[in-house]
Amino acid sequence: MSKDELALYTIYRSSAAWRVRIALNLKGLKYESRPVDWNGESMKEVLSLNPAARIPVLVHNGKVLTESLAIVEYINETFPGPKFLPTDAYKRHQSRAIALHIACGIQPLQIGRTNDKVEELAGAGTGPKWAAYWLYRGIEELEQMVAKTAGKYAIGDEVTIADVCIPSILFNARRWNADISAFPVLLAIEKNLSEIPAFADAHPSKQLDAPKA
Ligand SMILES: N[C@@H](CCC(=O)N[C@@H](CS)C(=O)NCC(=O)O)C(=O)O
Repeated sequence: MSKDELALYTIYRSSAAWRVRIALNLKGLKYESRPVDWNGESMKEVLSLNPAARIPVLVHNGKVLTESLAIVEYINETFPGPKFLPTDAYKRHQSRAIALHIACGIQPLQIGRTNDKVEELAGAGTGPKWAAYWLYRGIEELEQMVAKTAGKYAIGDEVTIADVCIPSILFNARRWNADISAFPVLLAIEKNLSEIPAFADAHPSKQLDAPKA
C-alpha cells in the first residue's frame, strides 16, 4: 500500500476542486474522492477542516490543505512526476500570472455566494447576468494574455499551472451563458488539454457525484 493517503473533498463542478483533480492526475496519484453535499452533513466536515467553508480541501496523511493553487503547488513540490511550474523564472511568472488572473480575477466573482448576494441586493435574475458579465470580461482579457504566451498549451508546449486553471473557467462561462466563441487561442488550448488523460479524467462528467445522464 502507498504510504501516501490522499482524500479530496470535492464537488463535481467546483472549478477549484477541478484544478486539484488535474494536478493529482498529472502526478498519477490515487486519491479518495469525497463528494460534498452543500446542504448536507458532509459540509459540516468541510467546515471543521476549512473555516472559509470552501471546496476543495485535500487531506494528505492527516495534513489539511486548502486553497486550490496552494494545493497545486504543494502537490507539485511533494510528489515525483511532471512539474507544473517551468524552470525558467520568467515563464514561471507567466504561468502563475495566468493562473492568478483566473483564480483571483475571475472565478471568485461568479461563485454561488457572490451570485446569491448580488441577487439579494440587486434583485431576482441579476446573479446570472453578473456572472456572465465578469466571465466574459475576464476571459476576453485572458485570451489576450495567452495570445502572447501560448504554443500547444498556455505557456508554449509544456503543461503548467496556467493550464490547470483554464478548462474550468471556460466550462463556467458556458454554464452562465457567456459567449466565448470569439476566443480561438483559448479554445485551441482547451481542445489540446482535453486530449491529455489527466485532464479528461478530471472533467465534472467523470466524477462520482456528477448527475447521471
Ligand atoms: N480561492 C479558493 C476558492 C474556492 C471556491 O471558491 N470554491 C467554491 C467552489 S468552486 C466554493 O466553495 N464556493 C462556496 C460558495 O460559493 O460559497 C480556492 O481556489 O480554493
